[in-house]
Amino acid sequence: MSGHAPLEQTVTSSIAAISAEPHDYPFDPATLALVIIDMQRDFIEPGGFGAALGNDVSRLEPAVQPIARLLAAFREAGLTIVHTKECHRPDLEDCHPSKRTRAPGVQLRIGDHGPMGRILVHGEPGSDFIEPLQPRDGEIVITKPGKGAFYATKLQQKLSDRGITHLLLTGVTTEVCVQTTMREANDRGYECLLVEDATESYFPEFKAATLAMVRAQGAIVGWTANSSQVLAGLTAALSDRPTIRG
Ligand code: TIU
Repeated sequence: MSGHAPLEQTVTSSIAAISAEPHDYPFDPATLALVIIDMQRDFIEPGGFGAALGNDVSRLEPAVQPIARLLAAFREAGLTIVHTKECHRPDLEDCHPSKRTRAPGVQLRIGDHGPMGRILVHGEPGSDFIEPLQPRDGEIVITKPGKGAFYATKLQQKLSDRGITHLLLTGVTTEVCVQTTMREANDRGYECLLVEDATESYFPEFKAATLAMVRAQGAIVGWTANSSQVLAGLTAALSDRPTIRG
């Protein structure tokens, strides 16, 4: 049929690739966003929501430095950055009763008063981002009541406004909010890569299973790569700019 461009010319204008599993991840920095999921005190520090559920919160710490390096690189290159935070209105109108009451025997429920203020409530100290990963002006901040970052938020509109088609997923926890967001994004047509060392879980086996399942079947949900591979791909794509240190 004349007049139609070949499909590959219409779906991507990628100029570089990240070495990834199960195969290289092609991307254009102009349409790429770094998405940092829920790096909040309530999940990462003692006394918050994660600890109240009985988890060893120290297990999430290894993701902080890889995320910080990616964040610095995206800032240096002037690329799109998204920070999400899971939290609720003080009146809990946006918290389904099922979410608040499901786990019996937890020490503190959503909305209860804990050492970092009310658990997972917007504006409380525990709901804030950890100090090394605080957003800066101009970066997208999404407050979300669910596990997925697209549910009941303006994330898709904000990405669309900026022409973003490709997402690098990082943050916590791998199999809960990160995987839910990645699946939501995949179903919306985004090309997603989960950064292996920039995400953590309270359960190492759940992290490993998530990485394996998203990239299985020819990247059925998306790609995985470590942060060094991402930074190498980004440096190559921005080769006319200063080198990004990983
Ligand atoms: N409990 C758990 O693993 N995670 C969450 O409740 N929220 C996020 O993953 N952010």
